[in-house]
Amino acid sequence: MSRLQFYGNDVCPFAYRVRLALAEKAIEHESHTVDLLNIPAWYYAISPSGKVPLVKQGGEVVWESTVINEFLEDAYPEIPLLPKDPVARARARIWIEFCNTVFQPNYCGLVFELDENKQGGIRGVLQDSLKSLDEGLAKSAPGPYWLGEQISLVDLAYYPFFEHAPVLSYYRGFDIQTKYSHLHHWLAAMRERPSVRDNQREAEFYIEAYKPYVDGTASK
Ligand SMILES: N[C@@H](CCC(=O)N[C@@H](CS)C(=O)NCC(=O)O)C(=O)O
Repeated sequence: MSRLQFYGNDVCPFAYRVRLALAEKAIEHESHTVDLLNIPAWYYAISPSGKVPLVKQGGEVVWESTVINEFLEDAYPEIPLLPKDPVARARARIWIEFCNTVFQPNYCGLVFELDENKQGGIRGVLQDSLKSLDEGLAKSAPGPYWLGEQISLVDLAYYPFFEHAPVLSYYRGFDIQTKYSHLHHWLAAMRERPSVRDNQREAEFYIEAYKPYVDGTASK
């Protein structure tokens, strides 16, 4: 198999999902940074969506972070990041779906919404989704991770948004971490993962990097 090429940017939470999967699965790859404030023509030439992340293997490209992570799971099964049991796999995908359709859109909605009146409604929905996540974690199998003892693609789908959370507290006064004890313990376990330790960035990095987005000078 030819060496996998990864295209991302350290400020992108979706790209971070894939960086974590590459690290957890110990997949050899070459990493390329795409300037998100000035996406180069060469990137548009290989990326159907024009967004990061994207992986390229041989002549084929795969994009959309959670699809990429499923692709990595299929193509590099040696270190699995999904359970074997079909029902457990389906449950894992339901959590990822909730992240992509409820938690993340409201999270990003609050970051990027410049109209304070509209931010109010989003705050409520985001708070409700955090409560659902915490209740879900309370009911999951014993262990530090989302599905119990083993880290999975579910943890990787959610974690980047929690690492980026200082952006929400700094710019929007919204703290996602204090109220929910199960989320708090999960986050503490994630921060101990070598994959996270090797890739994490400081709060100040995110606060600075998000500035053009939250003050409206950059498009999302
Ligand atoms: N649903 C996509 C979202 C990817 C995405 O929105 N990436 C942003 C950076 S965080 C991007 O590339 N933006 C550039 C643009 O839209 O021009 C995924 O999960 O991969």
